[in-house]
Amino acid sequence: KHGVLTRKSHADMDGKRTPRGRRGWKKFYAVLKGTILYLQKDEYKPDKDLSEVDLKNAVRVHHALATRATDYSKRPNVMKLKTSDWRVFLFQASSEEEMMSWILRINLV
Ligand code: I3P
Repeated sequence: KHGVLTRKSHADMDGKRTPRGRRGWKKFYAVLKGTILYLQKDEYKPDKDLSEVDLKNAVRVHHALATRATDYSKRPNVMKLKTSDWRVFLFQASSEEEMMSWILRINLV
């Protein structure tokens, strides 16, 4: 699955709140491949190698939990992703349908 997702980092690997200055929203082209959610600046191209930044932004979603972000109302179509290494992200999808589709796909990994 792939599509545009806008990310906000809420908690880091130690489970601590992501500090000010790194909590902003950022738009990515997202690709779910196997157990990895790749977040790239540019549209996905199968033949293109991933940049160092792309690799750094990739999120392991094995044993992660995706839910609707019911406690976040500033933006629509936002899901919450809790990873197995205690990171928490908010991801805004382009529509309600897209958000539900990402949640289902991520929780199937
Ligand atoms: C954050 C940025 C986010 C905001 C967040 C700020 O600043 O303005 O948009 O979240 O508020 O800390 P920075 O880019 O300097 O990290 P919202 O859009 O959800 O308000 P927060 O600290 O209350 O999460």
